[in-house]
Amino acid sequence: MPVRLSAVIRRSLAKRRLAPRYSGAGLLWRGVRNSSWPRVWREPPLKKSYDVVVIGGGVHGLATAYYLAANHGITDVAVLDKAYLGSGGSGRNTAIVRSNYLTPEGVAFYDRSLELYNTMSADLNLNVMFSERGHLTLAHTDSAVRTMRWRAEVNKLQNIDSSVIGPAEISRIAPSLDTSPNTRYPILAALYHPPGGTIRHDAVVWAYARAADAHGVDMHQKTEVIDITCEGGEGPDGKGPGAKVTGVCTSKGDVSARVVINCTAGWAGLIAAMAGLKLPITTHPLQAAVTEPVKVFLPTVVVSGSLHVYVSQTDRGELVFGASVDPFATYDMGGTLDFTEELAGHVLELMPAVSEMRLLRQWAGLCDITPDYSPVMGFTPVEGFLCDVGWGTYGFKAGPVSGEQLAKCVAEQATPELISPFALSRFDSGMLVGEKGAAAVGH
Ligand code: PYC
Repeated sequence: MPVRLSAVIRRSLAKRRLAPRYSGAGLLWRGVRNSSWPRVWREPPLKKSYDVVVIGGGVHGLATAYYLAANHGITDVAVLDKAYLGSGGSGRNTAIVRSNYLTPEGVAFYDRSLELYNTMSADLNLNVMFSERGHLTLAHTDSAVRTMRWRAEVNKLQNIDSSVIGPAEISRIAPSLDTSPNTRYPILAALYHPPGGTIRHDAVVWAYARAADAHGVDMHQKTEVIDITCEGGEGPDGKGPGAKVTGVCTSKGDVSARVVINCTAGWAGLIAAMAGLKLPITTHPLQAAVTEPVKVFLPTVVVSGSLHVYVSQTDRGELVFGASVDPFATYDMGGTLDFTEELAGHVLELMPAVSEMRLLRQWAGLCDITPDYSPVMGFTPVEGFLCDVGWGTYGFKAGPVSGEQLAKCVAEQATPELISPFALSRFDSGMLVGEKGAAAVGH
């Protein structure tokens, strides 16, 4: 006899002696009727003026708004997103976090992010499911081993738990990897970084959104920025270097603002161009895919730069895969068969035992890549217009620290030390921060 789902849930919850207001039937009923379900954040009308406008409702934009309000008492803030919160890179990444970068500047920066991720569930009172499961970057060639040793030395000097290990230790940590010497690309060594792991990306978005809302930040979804207004600049409409920002024009009306922050990915260059600035960015899609769930067997994050693949297993048992960015610049986020074929081939070189698993879904996000693979952060030649862009494939990991530091930058009107290496002006001075060597896979 068919059993109603609501009855199954009610019985199982009753068994666990949950209070009646959380009964399965009640939950289902509220969900289906959508009645009196408390909203997690408000949907206020768009005001004519804000102190600060943040463009982009992903982890970076929401974290910036949250820290402006929570750390500095700047609460007259609007976050604008042309779609829904977390609809860009924040909802399209593979949720990996780590701080084993190559440059001292990168290590210090991403380590602060990992610190914030570590305490986020408690700080924002929402379980973001941080899983500190460790991170293995495999080396299949002598030159890759050299880069891993280099990274390990830079990491250790900054007290980051990171070391080079050999095939026997790799096999102990991740027994499903083929560490035999007979493969096409034998695994020679790996950079092992125990503090790395994964975190639930949607939960991070919701946690920041809810906390920002509680501090009075207004979030406006489906509100597209179509222009940025400036005065006093050298370019047309008073834009460009030397200008001062005065606000934004949106699909829902014009808004004046003292400060406008570009926290977008994919559209960073287009938004900057609205203020008359040209950013050194090209935009490439990055594809990812997920399998059906199976019993958990992969206890750590595994990355292979030479095989252009990284993989982790979710708590539900799915394998989440990513690869290198697509080798062409486009805003198209459609999946390609080339990606799926290459991914399958490379994964099977690493883990032949997963050959019977089925891929369920694939998707893509957009990566804004700079010439040195480091971001562009902080003040720009347009007064009041700040950037937090150019993350390549590192954006999700950097969300918390970027928000924290950008908020400090706005509040104190000075560039914090942690982000000073990432100023746009480095492309004039030549002080680049070459971070390509820390990429999970090829850019
Ligand atoms: O750099 O760790 C990384 C990464 C993972 C997915 C995209 N980038």
